[in-house]
Amino acid sequence: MRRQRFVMGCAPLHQPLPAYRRIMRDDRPRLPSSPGFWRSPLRGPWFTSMLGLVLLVGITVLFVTGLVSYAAYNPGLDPVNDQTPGKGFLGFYLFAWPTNPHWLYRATQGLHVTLGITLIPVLLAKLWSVVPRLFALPPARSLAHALERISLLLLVGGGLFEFTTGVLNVQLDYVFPGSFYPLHFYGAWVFFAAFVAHAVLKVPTALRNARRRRAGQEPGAHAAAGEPLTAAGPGGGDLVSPRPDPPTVSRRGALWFVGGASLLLFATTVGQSIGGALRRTALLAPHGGADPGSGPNGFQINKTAAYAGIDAAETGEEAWRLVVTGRTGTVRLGRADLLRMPLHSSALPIACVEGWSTADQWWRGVRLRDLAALVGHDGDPPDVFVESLQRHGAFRRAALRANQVADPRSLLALYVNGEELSPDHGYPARIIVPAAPGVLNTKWVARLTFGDL
Ligand SMILES: Nc1nc2c(c(=O)[nH]1)N[C@H]1C(S)=C(S)[C@@H](COP(=O)(O)O)O[C@H]1N2
Ligand SMILES: [Mo]
Repeated sequence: MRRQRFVMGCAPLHQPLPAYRRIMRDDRPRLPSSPGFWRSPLRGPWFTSMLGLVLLVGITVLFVTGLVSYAAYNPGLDPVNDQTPGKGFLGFYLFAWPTNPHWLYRATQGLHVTLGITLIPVLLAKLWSVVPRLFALPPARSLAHALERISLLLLVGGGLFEFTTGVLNVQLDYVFPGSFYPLHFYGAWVFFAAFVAHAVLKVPTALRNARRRRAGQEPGAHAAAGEPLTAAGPGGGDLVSPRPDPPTVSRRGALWFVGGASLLLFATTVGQSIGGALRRTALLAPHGGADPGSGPNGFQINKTAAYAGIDAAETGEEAWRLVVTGRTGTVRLGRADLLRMPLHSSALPIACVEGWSTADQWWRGVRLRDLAALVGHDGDPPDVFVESLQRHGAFRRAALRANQVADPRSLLALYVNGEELSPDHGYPARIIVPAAPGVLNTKWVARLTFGDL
C-alpha cells in the first residue's frame, strides 16, 4: 500500500505532521497477525537471543531451587506436610533434607524468590520481543509446526503462571490456602518440560545470534540506524519488522533498560533474605504484617498468636502441658518440668518459603533428641510428628525427619535471644531446626509424637 501524503489536504510538505495527523494518515495493518503490524525497530534475533540466554540460566536455577525447596518440606514423610496428589511420581527425586549448613534453606529459598523477582523484566521483555510470532498465521502449517505452537503455548502460559503464582504467594501471603504448593509444583513441571524442549531447539541459534552480532552480521542489525534490511532469514529474521518505526533507543540501550529494571527489583527485594538492618531496604517485601517491634523478640513474625487463635489462658503456667508420646508411652510436661531438663543453645535463622529470612537468632530450650529419649528412643531417635495448640490452619502440624530430630541444635525452644518467647513467636514453646524451612518450625507446640511415620 502506498502511504498517503496528505490527510485532510492541509499539511504543507515542509512542516512535520502533528502527531494526530500522523495517526490519521497511518496505514498500518490493523491485525496483529499482519506483517508490518509490529513496528518496533528493537525486535530482532539478537535482542531475543540475549534475553533468552539470560532466561536459560535463570530459569534453570529457579527450577532446581524450587525442587529443592519442595524436598525441604519433607513432603514424603507424612501427609500433613504435603498433600500433593501424584507427588510419588513427580517427587521421584525427593531426599532427606540435611541439617547442614544451618543456613541452607535461607540460601536456596532466598535465591529462588530473589532471582524469580529479578527475572520478571527479562521475562516480559522476552515475551514482548517475540510477540509477533505468537500471532503469526496460519496457526499451524504442519503437524510439526502445530506441536511447536502448542509447546510455545505451554511455555508462555506456564511461565506466566509460575511467575504470577510465585509473586502472589510472596506478596499476598497465602491467597491460595493450602493449594499454592501443588499448583506451583505441577506448573513448574509443565513449564520446565516446555522450557527444555524450547531450549533444545533454540539455544544453538541463540548462541549463533549472540556471536553474529559481534561480527555485525545480524539480519536487520542496522535497522535501528535506518539502514536497509536484509529481511527474514534463519534464526529469527522474522522478528525484524519489515517496516520499522524510527528508533528511539538502540537494542543495546533497550537491553540496559531491562537490566536496570531487574537491578532495581533486585535491590528492593534482596534485603528481606539478608535480614537485620538490610530488611528495611526490601521495599518490595510485603509490609503491613505484624510489627515485630524491637528487643530480643524483635524479628519478623509470620502469623501472630491472635491470628492463630491462641488464647493466653491455654499457654499459662497452669494450663499448658506438653504431651510427649513414644515407644514407652506418654508423658506430660509443664514448663517447670522442661526447665529442669538440660537446656541448650543454638544460633539458627527462620527462613520462610516466601523468601524472607532472619539472621541467626539465639534460641534456648530442650533438645528434641532428649525429649525422644524421655519416651524410650535413646541413641537413635525416630521421626517426630509435631502438633500446635492452634486448631485451624495449614501449619499447625508438621513432621520432622529422624536426622532433624537427632541434630543436637534442634530444639523445643523456650527462650530467644535471652528472653522468653513472645506470644507471637510461639510462647510457651516452639520447634527450631537447622537448615529447615520456617514452616517446619511449629509455634505454640502442644504435642510431640515420636515414632516412624
Ligand atoms: N502453629 C504455627 N506454627 C508456625 C506457623 C503457623 O502458622 N502456625 N507458621 C510457620 C511459618 S510458615 C514460619 S515462616 C515460621 C515463622 O516464625 P516466626 O513468626 O517466629 O518468625 O513459623 C512457622 N510456625
Ligand atoms: Mo513460612
